[in-house]
This record gives sequence, structure tokens and C-alpha cells, in this order.
Amino acid sequence: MTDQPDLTGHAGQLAVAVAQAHGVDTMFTLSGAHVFPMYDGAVKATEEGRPMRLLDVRHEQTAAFAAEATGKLTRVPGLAVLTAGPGVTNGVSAMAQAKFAGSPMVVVGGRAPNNRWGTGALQEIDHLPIVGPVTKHAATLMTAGDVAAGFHDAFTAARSSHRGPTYVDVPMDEFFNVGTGAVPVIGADAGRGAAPDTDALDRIAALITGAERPLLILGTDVWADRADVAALRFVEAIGVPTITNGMGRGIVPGGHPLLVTKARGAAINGADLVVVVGTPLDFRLGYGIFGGKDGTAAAQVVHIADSSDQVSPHAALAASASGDLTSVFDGLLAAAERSQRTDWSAWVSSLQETVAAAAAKDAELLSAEADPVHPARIYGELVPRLADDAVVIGDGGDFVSFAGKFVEPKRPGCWLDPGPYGCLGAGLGAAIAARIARPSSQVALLLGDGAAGFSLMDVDTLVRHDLPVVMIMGNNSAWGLEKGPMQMLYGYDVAADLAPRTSYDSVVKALGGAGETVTDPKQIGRALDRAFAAGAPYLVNVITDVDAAYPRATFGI
Ligand SMILES: Cc1ncc(C[n+]2csc(CCOP(=O)(O)OP(=O)(O)O)c2C)c(N)n1
Ligand SMILES: [Mg+2]
Repeated sequence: MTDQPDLTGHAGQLAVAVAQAHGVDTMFTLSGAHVFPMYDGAVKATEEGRPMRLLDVRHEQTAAFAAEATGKLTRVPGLAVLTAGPGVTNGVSAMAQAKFAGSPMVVVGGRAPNNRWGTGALQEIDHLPIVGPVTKHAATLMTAGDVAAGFHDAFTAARSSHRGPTYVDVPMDEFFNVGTGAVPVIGADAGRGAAPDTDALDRIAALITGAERPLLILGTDVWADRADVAALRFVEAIGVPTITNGMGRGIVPGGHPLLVTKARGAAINGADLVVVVGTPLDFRLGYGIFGGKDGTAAAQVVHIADSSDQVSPHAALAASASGDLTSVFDGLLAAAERSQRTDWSAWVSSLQETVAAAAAKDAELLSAEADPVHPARIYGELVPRLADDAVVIGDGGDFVSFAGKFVEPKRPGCWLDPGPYGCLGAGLGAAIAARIARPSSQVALLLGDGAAGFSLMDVDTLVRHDLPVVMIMGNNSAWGLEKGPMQMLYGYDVAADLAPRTSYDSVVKALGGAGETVTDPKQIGRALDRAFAAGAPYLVNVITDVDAAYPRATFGI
């Protein structure tokens, strides 16, 4: 970092200038006097020819989820500005979600003034003990003079691997005060991780080339660390079958012969070596135990992460490495090319046969004529209508699990799910962020009817800011992902039903958008065409069969 000459202005102006230096162009917020200086900073910067868009929403969770999604999509920290007290506490779930998913974002909080602290000022609460556990860095900047350096620290921590949410607040009296500070100049290499240990890469390359049935799993951090291109180069050069998850989806594009996500069970249970890159060995990956069923040996496991503290300590590992993931893939490829590798053709073709069989089985569900509609049919209609650069966002239970099965992104950075924190309600915030980050792409938000209740009022934000997105609802009139498991465990369910066939499209219309209810599977395609052509926020409310639950063997716990 080199510094430009010092800037003098009120603390909001300093904060906005530092955010802009880090590449931020949008501030997600909901009004509160404690953070007015941030708004005035944005207005003044815009007047001076440095535009900072103010995107005001209807619930702070939406602002914070929009910032999280911006971080995921652009790989530049998203910025949420939340007023003191309830504004900040309403953003806590999104911060926790960002911590779990390694999403770069900065939350700026208001704070009761220093000169009244301890005397009972409005919303006087110390936020740091609340946000500390859900952020990677949290600080109160006590004077206007601390703001430029404090914001730079927050952005730097958010964007450096392992990425995550950071938090700063400024006491209200100091926020309005004038200070001086340095505005940083951020280099192209900002946030890049450490160089990986070459001996570790040599050991891992030897494990890979010597394996008989290797499997590679690519996760969110491969995308976040900008290693998606190097990862695909590695996969194609050595020909290793690959599964992707989270933001890793699309790195090996849907339909690629080495993408074996649809043969997940066969791949995981049949592999003798599993190399996991850029995602924790958590519940989504069986806590790092692969195979070992029916008396067969479990696979050897290699874990590679963007930073050393992300290597899962609980798993028995044959090897591990950490650091900048582009260097990891390039280093592994160079080492692998120096040695002879085992012939994997039988392993790869058996997985490809399993993929083909699974795809054929999917095709039946994707064209299901059932009445009420089977949720899979919605994807049968949606997937052929998606362009390669479409952004698909999931917010729901079973309905989104079906999407994970049927939507295989063609490009990385185009799939947003809540990640391991699994928080319902991120949908509208993520859709707002996607519409801004990818102005010429389709944005498809998949909503469960339950999930929609958390954030549907923010259709108002889409309307006010002219942000057309297509919302597609699987409306089974239930919290389906809880109803099914409760039935399985108890033989009955409670607290799992929602009002039948609610006309959520009418809610969207009342807020100034458009939409329709669909009950006939044959009408879904035409409804989607109208939605994508509408140029306005549009909800296709498809009434689906509550009994068509996503098939699950476990509760994921
Ligand atoms: C904030 C939050 N509250 C509760 C849950 C627990 N939960 C997970 S899935 C689910 C049901 C979602 O229902 P819906 O969005 O209608 O999707 P469906 O499963 O019916 O397709 C619930 C309540 C959660 N993940 N997040
Ligand atoms: Mg539902």
C-alpha cells in the first residue's frame, strides 16, 4: 500500500474515501441518525465525481445480506451501514453467515456519542461483545482522527485470506467531527495469501499421481481466492474427476466431462484419495471421512486451504497445505507433470457412466406432469432458460436443495447459497446485490414460501431502485425441510404448516412489482418467459406438492 496525501474532512467523508479506495461503489443501509455522516460522505463524494451509490432497504438484515452477497460476487468487500443498537443487532445473522462462508464484507455501525456514554443515551450499547464472535475483526474508532486508518484496517482484514466480515463503529459525536487521515492506494495483489510450502505441494502431488481413484473437491474459497482459472487448468491438465460446492460451483462448468457432482456417492465412496480445496471438512463433507463403508478402506484425505488456520484440525489427514490457491494449483500441476501418474481412465469412465445414469433419472423428474406440481418440474423449465452468466440465488429449504441437484452453473461466481450457516432470509438482499454487481446478467432468486416471509418486503427496495429480478417460488404451503424430518422422527409434525396457497405474487404486485400464480406444470415455462421479459421485479408463484420432499438420508447435523 502506498498512501495518497492526507485527506481532511468529517469522519463520514474519510470513511467513504477509504471504502472507495478499496473498490466499494455501493453502500447498503437503512436510515438512522447515528450514521448520517456516512450518507453525507457518499453524497459529497458523488458530487465530486466519485460516485458512491446509496441503496436503502427495508430491514437491516437485507442490507447486511446484500453486502455479504456483494463480497461473494465481486470479491471486493461489500459495505453495510447500520444504525446504532437495533440496526447493528439486526445485521448479526448476516455477519455470522459471512464468517461461516468466508465472505468479505465490512459492517459500519453507529454508536451513541462519547460525550454522553454512560448517561443513558438512545441506543447506547457496546456492540463489540455482540459482533466480536461473528466477525474476524471488530473495533470502535474513538476519534475522527482514527477513522481513515481504522477503516483501512477493517477493509484489509475483510479482503485478506481467510476472508470474512469485519466491523467498525464510530461514536456519533466523533462521526460528525473533522479529522485528517491517509487514503490508501490498494495494489492488485491486495489480500493475496502466503506462498504455499513447496515440499507440501510435492508430497500432495505424489499422493495424487500415485492414487488409483483420486477425487478433487473444490469449494467457495477457490473462487474467493481468485483461483478458479488455475483450478480448472489443473483439473483439465491432469484429468482428475471433480465435485464442486458453494461458490466453487461452476469452476468446472456444468456438463464438463470431469464434473462428477451427479455421481457424488459413487465418487466419495469409491475414491482412494480425496483432495479437498477451499472448503472446511464440515457436515457437508461428512466431517472429512470419505468411504470406509462395508469393510472397505476409507480414502486418504488431503486438505488444502487459503490460510493455515482453515486446515481442519479434526480430520486424519495424509497431507495438507495452505496459502494462495492459484500458487497451490500451479505448484501442484508443475510437480504432477514431473512424475508418471496412474492410469485413471477406468475410474473416470465409471463415474461418467454414473453421471449419465443420474442425468437420465433426473430427466424424468424434470419433465414430471404431476398435479400439484413436482418442484423438479420448475427446474426442468428454468434451466434451459438460463444464460451461462445467469446468477442463481437460493433461499429456502427443500426447494433450494432441488436446485442444488438440478442447476449446474456454467461459470463460477454465479451461484449463491447461504453456505454452512444456512440462514433463511438472505434472498432479497442477495438479489439486490446481484442485480447491481451483474447489471447485464439474468438474476433468478429461488424462494421457498417460508423463506420468502423473512425478506419479501424488500421487493419494495427492488421497485424503488429499479432493480428487475426474477423470483421463482416453490410454494408448498409449508416449512417443507422441517416438516419431512419431523414426520420421519415422530410420525407427526407441528409448527411446519403455512397458510395454503398464499398469493405471494399479489404481495409483490402491491409493492409495485409484477407476478402470477401457476398451478399447471405446462404453464411454468411461459410464466418464466414473461418474468424474464418483464423488466420489473416479478414473482412466479408455483403451487407445489408438499409431499414431493427432497430425498434425504440425514438431517445434516
Ligand atoms: C433463519 C432460519 N430459521 C429457521 C431455519 C430452519 N429451517 C431450515 S429449512 C426450513 C424450511 C424452509 O421452508 P421453505 O422456505 O418454505 O422451503 P421448503 O423446505 O418448504 O421448500 C427451516 C424453517 C433456518 N435455516 N434459518
Ligand atoms: Mg415451503
